[in-house]
Amino acid sequence: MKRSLVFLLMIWFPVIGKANQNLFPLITNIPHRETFSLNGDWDYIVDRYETGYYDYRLRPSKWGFFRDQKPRNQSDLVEYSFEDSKKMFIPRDWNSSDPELNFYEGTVWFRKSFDFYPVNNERYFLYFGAVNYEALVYLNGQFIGSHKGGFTPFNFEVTGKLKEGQNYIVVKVDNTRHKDEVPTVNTDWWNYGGITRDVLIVKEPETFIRDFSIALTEGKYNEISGWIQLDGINLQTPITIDIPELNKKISVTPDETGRATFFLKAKPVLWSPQNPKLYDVYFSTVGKTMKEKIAFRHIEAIGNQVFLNGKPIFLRGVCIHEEAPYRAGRFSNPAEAHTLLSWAKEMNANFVRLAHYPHNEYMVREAEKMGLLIWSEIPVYWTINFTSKETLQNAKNQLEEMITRDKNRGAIIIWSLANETPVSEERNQFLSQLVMHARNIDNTRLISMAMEKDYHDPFTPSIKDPLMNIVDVISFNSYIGWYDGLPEKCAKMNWLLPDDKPVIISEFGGGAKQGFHGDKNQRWTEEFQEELYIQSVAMFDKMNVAGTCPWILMDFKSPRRLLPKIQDGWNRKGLISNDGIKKKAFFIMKNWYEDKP
Ligand code: GCB
Repeated sequence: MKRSLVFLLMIWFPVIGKANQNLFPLITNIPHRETFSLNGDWDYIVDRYETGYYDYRLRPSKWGFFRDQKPRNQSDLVEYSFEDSKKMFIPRDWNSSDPELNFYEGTVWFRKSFDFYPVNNERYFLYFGAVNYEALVYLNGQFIGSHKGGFTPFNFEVTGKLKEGQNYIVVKVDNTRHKDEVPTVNTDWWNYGGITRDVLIVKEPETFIRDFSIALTEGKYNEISGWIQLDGINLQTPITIDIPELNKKISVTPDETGRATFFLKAKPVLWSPQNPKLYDVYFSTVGKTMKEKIAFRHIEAIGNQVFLNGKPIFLRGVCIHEEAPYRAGRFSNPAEAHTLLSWAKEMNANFVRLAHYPHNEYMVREAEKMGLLIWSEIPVYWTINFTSKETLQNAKNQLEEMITRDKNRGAIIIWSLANETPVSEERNQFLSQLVMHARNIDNTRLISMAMEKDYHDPFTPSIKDPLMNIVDVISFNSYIGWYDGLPEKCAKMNWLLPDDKPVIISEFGGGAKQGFHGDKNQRWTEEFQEELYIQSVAMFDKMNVAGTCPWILMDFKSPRRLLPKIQDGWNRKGLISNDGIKKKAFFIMKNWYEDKP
């Protein structure tokens, strides 16, 4: 009796604001699984007062919009209708989908009706690539679970909850910014809300491979190793791992927890920017085979250099936001990711910093295919509440989801855990815990974070962050010549950099309005930005750094950028305008990188 009451309350009253209810452990390798897409037109209701959630006493209402009610007769009172509401193509941010929602922060309810015919003895999972920021998910009127964090995937098991024929999903999405969330209220990017990545139903047998890891064994070039995690009832079902191109096939039997580890002797061709070789790897259990494409490579930090496959490499980087070329908004398809990455390649980059949050899986996979090394980060940005346990847990969840999704992307070489966070005891504790957490989940990548500089005098900066000791790569953002002096200041700098770890300049640059020309001393002209880049690269030539990442590949929308006629809501530090036109500074970088080994 008691239990069913609790259950009923759960159905009606999910706890808003409580992170991650009822999640199923993240299923990986989604692009190579059997899925049913729920992308397409969804009905939506913009709910400024949360009428669809609370009653007039501000108590969660059991008559919320998740019920998708329709009047039963002509006198019935129902004060909403998904049917008669507007439609939005999903995945997409609502700001760029509906002009009325450009600045909107709050709740939108989405509904999708679809026909489905579940098969007996199969399991089904509802998978979201990302929803910004908080999602409450309901299937056929029943609360399924919730998730917080706008840039990472999550899934719920819905076996037995899908009906024969018509089903409907309702998602309450809220992108309101809060001080204690990750990111916090203050960011230099647009708070695009909505269901911004794919929505899928994943179909799997009763026992299936939920997750796996495969890579070259640490320190070896002739051994591949990893693990596989089964989920289901027959956890000791044998698994075959087959890499036809290497002529290798082995079988393993998991332990009673469904986990199997494996080693195999093989000497694969190594993945590198010059030769982004990917191997087809097949994992099979009874009646089901799953493919994945794998990049085998080694990455290390030795002294002040980064080594790829045993050879030092200069990281010719560029920062990128998850924004679509030629239109304002988040991109949500591989073609748009490809366009951005092609520009990075054209600039002679071999490395991309995917700022300031985990990007769409399409981006990561596309970069790997194209031979671009990747820095991937979580939105622990600026003034996060470092004193809150919930905020730390939230950051850990997002970190875990990022690493779980992408650990088999050999192109990723750096997990970055924070950007420009001010040093304090609480911040140091918070970030140290994140570093430990990242290493526990995946100790095969380099760990970094964009740190702040200290000045001995205006021309003598150094890095004194206490966390220098626990990261593998020291990174910092430098705006000498833009926020700090004029471009000519670059020539006068005496950098005091550590030489026992690689140093990456994770950001530098300045703004220019594409097509605005003038004197090189006139701010916002392409000539000013060009001069800033000329002076910056001359300065880097005198510094011993392992890589550089100009900020940023393309202009991006930001509510902090208010200067009329120049910014108009855009951060103009792009080397390329939001219309896809290259500014003069682009060619300074392109030429400088061309001459870099
Ligand atoms: C930074 C931030 C980046 C900003 C940039 C700027 O240091 O990391 O998010 O957009 O400066 O343009 O000021």
